[in-house]
Amino acid sequence: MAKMEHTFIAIKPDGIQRGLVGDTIKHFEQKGFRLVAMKFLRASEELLKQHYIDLKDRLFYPGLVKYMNSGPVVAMVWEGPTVVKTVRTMLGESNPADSQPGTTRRDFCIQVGRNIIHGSDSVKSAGREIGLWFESEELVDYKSCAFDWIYE
Ligand code: IDP
Ligand code: MG
Repeated sequence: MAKMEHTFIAIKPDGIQRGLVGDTIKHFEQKGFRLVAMKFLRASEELLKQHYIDLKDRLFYPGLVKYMNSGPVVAMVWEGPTVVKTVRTMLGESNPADSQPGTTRRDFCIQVGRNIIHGSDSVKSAGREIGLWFESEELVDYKSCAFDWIYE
């Protein structure tokens, strides 16, 4: 059995306002990944600044924090083998214009500054981001009834 990983995914305020929560989550459910944790919240500026700390010197950083704080987000943890890399592929490039058809960002949005969804870029960032957004007891341990039909 392949080693399981966790990744952090967030539907950004534009994804919520545009009614794209169901369509984006459906993609991960249909793929066969397991939903481990989920919450709906308006993230504080403090949390968002920490979340995007690696980008603190970029000109767009203040605008990015403001955009992410402009409304609620859906924060989630998903599990699967190589889920971090696979989700990044499913989301497409940071800029929707550079993304392949069939990816979330290509199919549902237009500009990099309104790209509707976040996914961790490495196993290390996933661990850091999950720790920022969730308490360990919020990660739910259960066996999906589809498990034996997804994995051999
Ligand atoms: P990623 O979300 O694909 O990992 P990053 O380069 O880590 O992309 O940037 C984080 C987020 O910052 C992007 O998803 C996007 O919302 C925003 N962003 C990145 N580059 C720009 C830009 O040039 N202008 C405005 N927003 C940007
Ligand atoms: Mg990134």
